[in-house]
Amino acid sequence: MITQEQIQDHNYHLVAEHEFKWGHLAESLARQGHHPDAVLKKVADFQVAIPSWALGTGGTRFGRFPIGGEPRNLEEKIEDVGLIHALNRSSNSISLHIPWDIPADVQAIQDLLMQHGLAIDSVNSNTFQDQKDQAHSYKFGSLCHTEAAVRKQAVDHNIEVAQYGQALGDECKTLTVWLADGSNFPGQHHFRRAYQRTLDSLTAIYEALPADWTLLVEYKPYEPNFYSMVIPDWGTSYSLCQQIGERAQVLVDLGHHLPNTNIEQIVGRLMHFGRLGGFHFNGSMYGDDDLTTGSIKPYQLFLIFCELVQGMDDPSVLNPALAWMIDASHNTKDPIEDLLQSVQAIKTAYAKALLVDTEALFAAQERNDVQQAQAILEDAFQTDVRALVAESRRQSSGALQPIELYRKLALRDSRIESRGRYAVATGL
Ligand SMILES: [Mn+2]
Repeated sequence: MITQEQIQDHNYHLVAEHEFKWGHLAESLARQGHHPDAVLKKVADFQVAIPSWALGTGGTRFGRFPIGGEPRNLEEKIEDVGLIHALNRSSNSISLHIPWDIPADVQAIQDLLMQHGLAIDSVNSNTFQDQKDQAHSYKFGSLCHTEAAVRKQAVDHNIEVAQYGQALGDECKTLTVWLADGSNFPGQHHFRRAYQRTLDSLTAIYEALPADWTLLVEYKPYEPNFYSMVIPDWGTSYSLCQQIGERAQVLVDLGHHLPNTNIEQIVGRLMHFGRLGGFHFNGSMYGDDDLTTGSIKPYQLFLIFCELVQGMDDPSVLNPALAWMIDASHNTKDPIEDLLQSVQAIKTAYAKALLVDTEALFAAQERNDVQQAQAILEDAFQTDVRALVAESRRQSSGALQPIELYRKLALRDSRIESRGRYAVATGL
């Protein structure tokens, strides 16, 4: 693990240069009428959950190239998220995937979470694979399946997943459902019946959840099915949630859109309806590529955050608090470095969105001053906020340069030594 002394020692050597940059930025922001300390606090408070499946190198369709020292069990996954959180103070929760993360000893897991200052924030079900000893196959769908026995098995699995979440702590009140259900060929599915069966199954799950739990319904346009998905888009998710109940909410995953989709508009729409429940961050070039958040389209990420910030700041928007999570599984970079890089990109986009002069923007919109409206957004986007994000980490006892410190302490090497070169994390 990493100690507070190691972090402080690392910061000590960088602090003079950092203070120079932060001082300059804070002064410049204050001159523009911003409140640097208020922005700093919001950025520091912003926490993004890490999914348990992001800590190992993900597979491609053709092969897998493990980096070595990957977490072999839930305890080691918690240890890795604990390290990430100690370095950047921005990821105080983990999202679990059942059955990959079934806890053998609940009390031991709770103790370990406490020791690292972490909580389980949500649980994810899995009906996109068949498990050993499973009675019925999901080859032709789960919640939408034509046979009642298969649907019941999938419903029961989701209810069981929520029970694992309840056992692991009071912070966990979210069940996320992503369905692989769909068809590969024209004629395979009766679209209306598949939708209705899915709605009935989701309703059965929702009714079995504790009264203070949220059901997040995620959508995806294609893959693993390539002709149709039962829940391909936000409109389908939204219609399902509307019928299921108040605590059913749409989950937006950045990678689950066709190229050039205006995701920021979808975010605005769902917040307007009070139905945006959660957010999965990643980056995408073509579709669900699991690339690092912000690595391909940082301006789009910023525009999405502008919608989120505007929605969260507007008292007339009755959207519940959102569940933030990184959803990616990389196969080329060290997963820990990649997650640190992702969080940095998320906080950078958030900080820039907080710098938008929204009053001036809304005024420009009202008088149809298109040039000004665009310029106001670009002004905030082009501000270099790296010193602000670093200062938010420093004030929270994190590292000024998390990846640099991770590398300097050779923490991947020590993981390879203790867990083995061929240790492979559960996941895809
Ligand atoms: Mn997702």
